[in-house]
Amino acid sequence: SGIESSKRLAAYTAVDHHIKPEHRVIGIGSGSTVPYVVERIVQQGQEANKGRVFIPTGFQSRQLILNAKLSVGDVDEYPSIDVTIDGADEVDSSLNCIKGGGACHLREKVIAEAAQTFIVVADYRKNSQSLCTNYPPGVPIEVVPFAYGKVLTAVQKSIGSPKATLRMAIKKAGPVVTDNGHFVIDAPFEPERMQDPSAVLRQIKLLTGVVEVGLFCNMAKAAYFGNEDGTVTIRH
Ligand code: DER
Repeated sequence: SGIESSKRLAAYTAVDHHIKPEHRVIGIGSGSTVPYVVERIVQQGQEANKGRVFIPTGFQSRQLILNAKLSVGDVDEYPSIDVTIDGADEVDSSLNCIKGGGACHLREKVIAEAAQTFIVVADYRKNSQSLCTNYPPGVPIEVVPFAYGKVLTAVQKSIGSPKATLRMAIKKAGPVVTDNGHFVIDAPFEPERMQDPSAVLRQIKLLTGVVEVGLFCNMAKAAYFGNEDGTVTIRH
């Protein structure tokens, strides 16, 4: 489909541009675009991947690395990463991202920050002028279950997201539980509110009980978007 081929195109181009032979520690994101990143890295060959270690951003990411027969390492053992490549739910014109659609954004942010270079790969649907334009669920917020009610109320009443909700699971009774044992709140905002995403990030992060916010501001070095017409849009 147009979307899958545009994900593959973004991922392949980003790997070809940013995963060099000298890169030994590589961060692997989560979601449905990143499998194409791993696919392209495997295509670099066994020789290129010998001696490399791949750092996962959650359970799914770890399974992806293991299934590709690549070496897995943990960020506590490899706190300095050469390059991390990950997906995003939406990217604005300044490369600020909404991440956390897959409820993996805590580990994703740790692995992204630990990297010298953080690269985003996405299909054309994620390419926006400003955040909360094309991603209706809004900003994911990982919270400790004990505090979710208090945080939800604060987000709805004082941060300006009255429609914020606790993310409920589909194939499990009750809320989504992250790899870290926490809940997720989705907080939709008007695009006008997202002209300075780092201000919203700071306000939410300071709420007691918040573990991490799915706003990645001033982090990505480049974003690769696959387009339906087979071209790639690269933004720095
Ligand atoms: O949860 C995340 O941040 C993931 O990176 C994810 O949202 C990207 O999703 P996709 O690659 O499946 O669109």
